[in-house]
Amino acid sequence: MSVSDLPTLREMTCFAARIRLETLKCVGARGFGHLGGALSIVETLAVLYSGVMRIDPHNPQWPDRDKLVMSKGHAGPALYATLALKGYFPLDWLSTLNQPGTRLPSHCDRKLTPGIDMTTGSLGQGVSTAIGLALAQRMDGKGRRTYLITGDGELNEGQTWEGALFAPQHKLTNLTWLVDYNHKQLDGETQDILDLGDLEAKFAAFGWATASVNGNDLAAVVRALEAARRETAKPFCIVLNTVKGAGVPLVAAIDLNHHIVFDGDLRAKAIAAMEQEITALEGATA
Ligand SMILES: Cc1ncc(C[n+]2csc(CCOP(=O)(O)OP(=O)(O)O)c2C)c(N)n1
Repeated sequence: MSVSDLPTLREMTCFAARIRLETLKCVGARGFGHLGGALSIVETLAVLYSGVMRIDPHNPQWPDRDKLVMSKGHAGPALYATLALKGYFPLDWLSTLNQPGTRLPSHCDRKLTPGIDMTTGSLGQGVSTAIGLALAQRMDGKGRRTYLITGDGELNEGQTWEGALFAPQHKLTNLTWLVDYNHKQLDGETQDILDLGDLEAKFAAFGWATASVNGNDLAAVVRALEAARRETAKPFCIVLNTVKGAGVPLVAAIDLNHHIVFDGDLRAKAIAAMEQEITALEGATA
């Protein structure tokens, strides 16, 4: 993968805005949900699904695909929006989020949703399963890769640091760990609950190749993922400095925006603003 293989930044900006809009509609259909941490990871999903990951939306179980573990499984709605926009399943499934009988549960479930590679929700466990997937891919010898997304609060789980030790020792160069460092977790700031200190330095000390970027800047995310692809000696950790609720000012302005009621005026205004943004963006690209 190189920049020349990807769509233009302008196209990815439109894709990211569409992911945000569909995420808002998805959570809005339920009236409440994990909106802040879904929105912070949108640029990363937009870049991964614009050509970084080798996938086939028409064949979600393709054995030779790259895999994504959304270990912060509560961010499912952003991933569902991405998958629907890529054609894994119809867009109208998004309005069934977390309803009885849905294929889109609140947290990711690989047995229910086309395109979901790993069941997640119990924070920390996705690190171990992603490592297992990356090891299996290496044994297959087909050059496939695993991408792992965790939160920063999630790194308060001890299991994550066992994984951080394991991957470099076993030279899992096909594993890329993206930490959504939005500085907030369920009920407060990570620095007040269990401070992570200099996160990039910690991963480097554990033996990872690292980058620390603005995770809500598409171009920066592209560059970091390219660096990860070029790395041949170590697994790669990208610290994504993000904003919880990014791209939707009405949601970002809510201090504790981990799981919010999203209906009435707030829902209407946030969706209308995103629709306007998309109209402006797509008008500018026409
Ligand atoms: C093992 C475990 N403990 C607690 C929870 C409840 N929980 C869900 S999300 C969350 C906070 C996660 O914060 P972070 O990883 O920073 O996610 P983000 O802010 O990116 O949404 C918690 C404590 C859980 N899902 N799993």
